[in-house]
Amino acid sequence: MIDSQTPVEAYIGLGSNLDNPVANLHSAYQAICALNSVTSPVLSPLYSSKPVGPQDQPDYVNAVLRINTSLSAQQLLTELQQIENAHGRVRNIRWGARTLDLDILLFGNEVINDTNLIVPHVEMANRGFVLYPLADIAPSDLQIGQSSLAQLLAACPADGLHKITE
Ligand code: ROI
Repeated sequence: MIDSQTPVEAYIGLGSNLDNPVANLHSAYQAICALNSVTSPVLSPLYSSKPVGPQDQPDYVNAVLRINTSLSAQQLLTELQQIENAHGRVRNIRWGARTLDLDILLFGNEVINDTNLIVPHVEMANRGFVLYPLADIAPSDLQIGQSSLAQLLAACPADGLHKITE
């Protein structure tokens, strides 16, 4: 039987392009670290990135956070959505500007296909603003679906991505 208390290593994508994105990412990081059942947080450098999707919106700031957690993936999702809401996230415009986006990218080796949560995150394999910060804090042999992080990075240009913090 799987012990639900055994911590899982999870990776979370952070993004913002409204209302002081750097401050939003730092405050989201603090809020996640303050959750019960979250330990060993490691935040990647922050990156500035050109918007994927509609271009008539500001550049994004993106980062990836690794945590250990004894929460379930659904419990973690609920906590992340509360943090998004506390940062004024309004869920209306698809692919539009946002004050804070928190996505579960990976949750241990779990493959999740729930109506409200798909893990590994569907788009992460194609997104430089996820893969490059991930590579700063994860081993290059990390498996993402059928591929390793190194394989995905090799196929993903770093266009429009700039590290803004160490
Ligand atoms: N583009 C970038 N660069 N960063 C994001 O976090 C981001 N998030 C999104 C869409 C609108 C797809 N574009 C993005 O949701």
